[in-house]
Amino acid sequence: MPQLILHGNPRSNLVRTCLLALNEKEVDFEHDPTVPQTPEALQRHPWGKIPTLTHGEILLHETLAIINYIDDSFSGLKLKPNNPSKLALMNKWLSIYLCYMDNPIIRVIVIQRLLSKSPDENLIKNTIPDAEKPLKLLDECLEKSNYIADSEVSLADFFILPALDYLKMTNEGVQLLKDTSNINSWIDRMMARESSIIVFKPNN
Ligand SMILES: N[C@@H](CCC(=O)N[C@@H](CS)C(=O)NCC(=O)O)C(=O)O
Repeated sequence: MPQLILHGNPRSNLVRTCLLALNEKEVDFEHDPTVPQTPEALQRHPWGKIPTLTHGEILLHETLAIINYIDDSFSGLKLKPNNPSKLALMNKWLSIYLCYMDNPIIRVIVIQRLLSKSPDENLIKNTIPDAEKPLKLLDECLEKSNYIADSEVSLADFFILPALDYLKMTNEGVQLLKDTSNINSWIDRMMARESSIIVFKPNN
């Protein structure tokens, strides 16, 4: 089999999602820490973003496509439930993350607070309700099972964990997660996994 290469700086939450999936599946892969918008990134991604994946002739961009490819192409732990209703629940949460969580949580709160030299306080303040709503729903979901879609981990857990790990590093995140006890126990459970210990190591 050709060597699989994951391209993307490991500080990206979405690169971390792919790294979690690769480590959970125990795939033998190479990691190329390309940063976005470089000539190399633009060669592999029409918008110059990360992550991207190459595997022989295959070139993929979009995290959802990448993690599904990883799960479907390699043996090992299945990262999608077999049961149709649990699979639908996983897909629902993947869609919720992409449509309603990534923007307020990562693109606004985390990037403004942790990366911007002059954070846009109004934008952050106005975005809090948009972050609050999906977190409340996620907390309710995690009251029913140990992981988002099932009693076992799935792609939804790996998609959402890196974003919430960054959110927790902001004051707004501390406030938003102060009463979400089910989310907080889930984060602890997820962080105890071998894949998280590798992916969230301090020098990344
Ligand atoms: N829809 C893409 C989004 C990728 C994305 O936004 N990646 C971020 C890093 S987490 C990025 O490359 N940002 C830099 C940029 O947009 O120039 C996916 O699901 O993979």
